[in-house]
Amino acid sequence: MSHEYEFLAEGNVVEYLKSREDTRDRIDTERISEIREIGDGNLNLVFHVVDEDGRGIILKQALPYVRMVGAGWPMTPERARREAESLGVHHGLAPELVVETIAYDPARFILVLEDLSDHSVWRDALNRSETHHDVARRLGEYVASVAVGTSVLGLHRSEVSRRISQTQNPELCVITEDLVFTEPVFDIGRNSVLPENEQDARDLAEDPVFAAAMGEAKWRFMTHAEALIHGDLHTGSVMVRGASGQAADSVKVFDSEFAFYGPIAFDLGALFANYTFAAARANALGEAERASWAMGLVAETWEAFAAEFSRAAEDWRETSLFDRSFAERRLERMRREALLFAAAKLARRIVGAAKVRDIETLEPALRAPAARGVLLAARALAAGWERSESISEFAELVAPHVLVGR
Ligand code: SR1
Ligand code: MG
Repeated sequence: MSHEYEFLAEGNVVEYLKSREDTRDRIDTERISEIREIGDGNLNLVFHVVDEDGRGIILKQALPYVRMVGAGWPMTPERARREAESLGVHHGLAPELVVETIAYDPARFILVLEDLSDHSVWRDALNRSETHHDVARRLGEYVASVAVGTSVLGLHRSEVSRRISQTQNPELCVITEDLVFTEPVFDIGRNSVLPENEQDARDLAEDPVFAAAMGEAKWRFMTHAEALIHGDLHTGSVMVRGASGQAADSVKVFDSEFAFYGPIAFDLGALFANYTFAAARANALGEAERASWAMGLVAETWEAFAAEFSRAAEDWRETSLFDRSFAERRLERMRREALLFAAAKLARRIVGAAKVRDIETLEPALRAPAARGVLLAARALAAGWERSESISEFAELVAPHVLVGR
């Protein structure tokens, strides 16, 4: 399918906004003072537009290819619609925790989003050694709200069937299936590591326990249509506002173009892996206390998720078979699966095509041991996820590799 539409550029953004009625009360298009392309993700164009009164708006446009590679990797721009729709559903369930979508333009695959420029991307804040408290707890609540509010636990089964058919996202799911699960084991030429980590990457790929775990993870990802998950819930998909060292006064999830009906634990595992990158970075920089704090975020998210899930179980749609003990069994299963998915997410960001700045911006002398520790942590989780009995085992499996002396 060919896609011909005009791409946004600094020179046509104002004209574009003038053509839209639905943004008139958000920004004065006659008095625009600043237009900046701020996209730093792997896929899309993102513009921040501000008027002379300081009112801003975000325009995010999906290109018909993967931005980090270019036209050689075509990718459906329909992902923008999927993002608009999933953000809308998630915002409806957790309005304070999800960015507001003001409008969606299906002709040019553009989302008009609330301006969050008084926030920071959480990954950037973590990389500046900042510590915003309470974010992990709120993300646990967000994942629980979505888990219950989009699944048969909160919706009639016919409505879930309808939504599953309308939220198919095969092209983006294939990216995850390839980059997250398959390629850390079977490199198709997209992987890369520092020379000092080449043996570590080989050890990972040749570890039969890790490979078997990735098979389990991929199967679950492809077949367990539990809830409309975010699908790419890393610390770069979360904005935070407030002073470092204090509770964030605002937390906003965004960037849900990978959303689809998948396993709830995938979002939890993504968060756990990204907390681990923050811990590995802090450790590499000699910030032991902050590394422990970052590792502690795993339990914080999990406990908030479990508490909210259990609270919802009191009166969700069916409480006969889906009773209290069912909720407990689900929680146990999801906790283990979160460790499994975290193993995949840890490994892919070290050896795979799309990396994370937490590790990549460390100087090589620090990066190589940090990357090695993360890969060993991934293998430890892959070996231990199925037998784990409590959330504290995440840190027990990971810390010996990640929170180590240099
Ligand atoms: C080709 S897209 C690479 C990665 O960027 C996104 O953030 C997803 O994690 C995806 O796997
Ligand atoms: Mg993204």
